Amino acid sequence: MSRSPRVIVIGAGVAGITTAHVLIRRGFTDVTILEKGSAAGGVWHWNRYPGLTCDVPSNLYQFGFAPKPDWERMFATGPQIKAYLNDVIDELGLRSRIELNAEVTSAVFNDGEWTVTLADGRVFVADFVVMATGVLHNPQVPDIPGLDTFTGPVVHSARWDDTVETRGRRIAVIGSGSTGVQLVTALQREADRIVHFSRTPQWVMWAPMDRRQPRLVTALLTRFPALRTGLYQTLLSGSGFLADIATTPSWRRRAVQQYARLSLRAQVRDRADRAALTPDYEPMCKRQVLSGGYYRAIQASNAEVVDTPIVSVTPDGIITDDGVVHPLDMIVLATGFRAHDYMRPMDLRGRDGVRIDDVWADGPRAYRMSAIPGFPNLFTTLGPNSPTGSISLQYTAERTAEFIAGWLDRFATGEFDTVEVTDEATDDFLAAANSAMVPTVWATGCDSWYLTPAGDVDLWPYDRATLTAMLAEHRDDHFRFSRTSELAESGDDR
Ligand code: N01
Repeated sequence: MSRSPRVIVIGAGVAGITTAHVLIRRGFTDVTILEKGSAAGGVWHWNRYPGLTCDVPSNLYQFGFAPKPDWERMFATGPQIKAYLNDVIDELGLRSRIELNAEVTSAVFNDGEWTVTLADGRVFVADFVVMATGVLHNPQVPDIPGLDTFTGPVVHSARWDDTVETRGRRIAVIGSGSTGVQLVTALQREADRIVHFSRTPQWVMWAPMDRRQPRLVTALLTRFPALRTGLYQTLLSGSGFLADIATTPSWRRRAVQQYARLSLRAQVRDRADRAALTPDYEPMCKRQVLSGGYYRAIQASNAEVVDTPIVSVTPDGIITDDGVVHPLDMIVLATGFRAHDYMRPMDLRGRDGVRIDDVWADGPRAYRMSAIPGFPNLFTTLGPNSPTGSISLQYTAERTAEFIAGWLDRFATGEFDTVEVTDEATDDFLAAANSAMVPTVWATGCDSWYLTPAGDVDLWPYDRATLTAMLAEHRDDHFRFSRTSELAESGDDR
């Protein structure tokens, strides 16, 4: 017997595009992607602040199944990546499967199927749901007294307002992660004054972020598709270095950390400035920031870094703890994301009405990034513990989608009606992951968005080979199965 599972994929970013493509490649035809935004692209749709650049080389930050020969730059800008993702959607014929402006407000499992409801009232019913909702989606807006009294524009980096004029303005950028650093570097050039409120300094490694891809490289990659694939595979293998230095203390990690220190020493000559910009934790403990121009920007005559804590906001400025009033026309919040919310806010209810908000009250908890106990026939692509910053996310999403497709194959043949990971297997996976996390650089003593409310590091502590192996196998002893119908006998050919 054979039946065709009805699949809903939630999110049309890197994870959702990969999942849909792989499922279709594996022969599943009833696949619908629901996307809350007005366009596909995920983070590359939502983020469009000035200076937005991907800090992963373009020839690696792409799908293995759709390598692009003609990247304009070695590190692509946000708009270039969004255009690439949309080109891939068209080339793979996924466009007609994507419902835009389709915000899922609830997904409820009942009687062996999922009922997915949108904000506009539309309802979809599916056998399987894949959450491809991303990590860095919900903006974190700081609770600073008086922020709502400020008379100028207040913009979060992830919800940029294109109508806001930045030229000739006195601008505050709050936050010193990758986003704050990119924004300050970009806005400083034309601002009247830029004040970077940096509560905690970050290590900023120098990298040639604005270099163009050499014409010869583009010509060769365009002419010889095998070179394209070869270069991608080489970069993918080479990126194993990143997982190695992050997960294993060694001279290699120390050498990269020295490079971070050198980047600061070589670019900031004033001792007092350098001292103020020197973090008190190890390089790479937080997500490493790369920049080719940040230190130049903050040493310009119209720029200032303020590390004194913010006390309050007035209608026309910011007051810091030392009593100084910083007059401003505009405030940019580069204050990051609620990184552990994943698919929420969403009324997600699994078996016996169990709610995700309850089972994840202390932070996300999933098996091998992909399955959640209590939630049958539901998978996550780039879910909890995904290797943000150490292994290609496109590669990870593709392996996860293949893992999911394997379950769909078995559903299609009538082997089971529902599959659900067990609590025990999830606990075992997380206990092992948490102990593997101990020697990682992320656990060397800093506060970062990697940490869950329970204090666990929400990342992947292993290498790519381990990730591949874990997603290549179906451990039936880690799952429980149910059969609610007699489809196998009746030979339903849905
Ligand atoms: O956010 P963050 P981000 N008062 O969480 C500060 C990816 N990304 O948007 O450290 C004052 O790193 C906070 O201070 P502190 C990348 O993975 C990728 O910059 O908590 N400050 C911190 O400095 C990255 O890691 C690219 O003391 C407040 C900052 O806000 C991730 O996105 C580009 C505050 C938040 O830093 C997130 O980066 C951009 C307050 N009340 C981003 N609250 C690529 O190139 C928070 N802060 C691929």
